[in-house]
Amino acid sequence: MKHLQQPEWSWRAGEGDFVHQWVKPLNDETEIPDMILYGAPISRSSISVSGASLYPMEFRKLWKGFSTYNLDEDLDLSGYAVRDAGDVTMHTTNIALSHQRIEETTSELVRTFDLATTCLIGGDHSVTACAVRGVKEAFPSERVGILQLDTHLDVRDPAELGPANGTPIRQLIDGGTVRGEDVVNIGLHGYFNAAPLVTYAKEKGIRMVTLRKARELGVAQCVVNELSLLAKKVDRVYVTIDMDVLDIAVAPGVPASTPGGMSAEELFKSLLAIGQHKAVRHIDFVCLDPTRDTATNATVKTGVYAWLEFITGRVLLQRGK
Ligand SMILES: [Mn+2]
Repeated sequence: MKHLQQPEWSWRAGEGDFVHQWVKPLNDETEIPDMILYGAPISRSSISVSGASLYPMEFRKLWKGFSTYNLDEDLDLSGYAVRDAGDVTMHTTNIALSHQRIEETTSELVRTFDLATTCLIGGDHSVTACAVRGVKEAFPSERVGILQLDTHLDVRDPAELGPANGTPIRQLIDGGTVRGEDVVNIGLHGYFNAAPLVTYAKEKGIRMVTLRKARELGVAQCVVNELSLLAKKVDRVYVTIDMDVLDIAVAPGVPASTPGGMSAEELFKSLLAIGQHKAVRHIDFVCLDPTRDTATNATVKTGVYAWLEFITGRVLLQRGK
């Protein structure tokens, strides 16, 4: 595919029990993997300074510390075929061109690997608008829903900010790609969304579930319920995980994380449930800036763990549990 390049950095891995040995590069477009992984290393489109463009590389570096065996579920993930398609080639300065490439690449990948789950590693949250447009291009007759775990609505006005990380959901709704009523946001809390944005969300019918409300039921159970409702209306669900949904104490490497956010365990259990839902076909993880992380890479490790929980869910779904 013309806008994909090998990751800038990869492990020299033989066979073994660890994630870097299990995930193989995508070499053969005729094979049918379970998951296609690809990176979109861009953060020039972030409203605030962000090094999230480095996340795809750091994510791949840190996965070496994880085994493919999930002790909690007594489940080895190694039979699930993950293929790393590399990173979308970003233009050095031209954000619009980079976004266009993310959209085109996503469209090609989801069309070519229709049976696979696609997983995009950002990048800032602007990549989600590109990826969802790409999915819609590939399947124009399908109705696409979005499950968003985020502290923010991301419905600021593109007329003001352009295709930035504060605007992806509004780009998709105003652009007619996704209906407002087909967007569910879980994780909103506190003082981080101005009132006019909530007004916009209500007008468009975005389903807003505050973290406090979700906790009454348990966040993972709330995710299950919301996914069931969404799946009744749409043909496929695109899940977007803004890592800023995590509490700032858990995710110091996410510039926009806040006090009062999700615990790591709430996110993990949510992803385990998301992975088990059949309507979910695509996922992304965005806005983690490894340059702000702790010396022990706490946030990137949490990001890899979260991704593995989603894959555990996928394996459980395949086994029909
Ligand atoms: Mn966001």
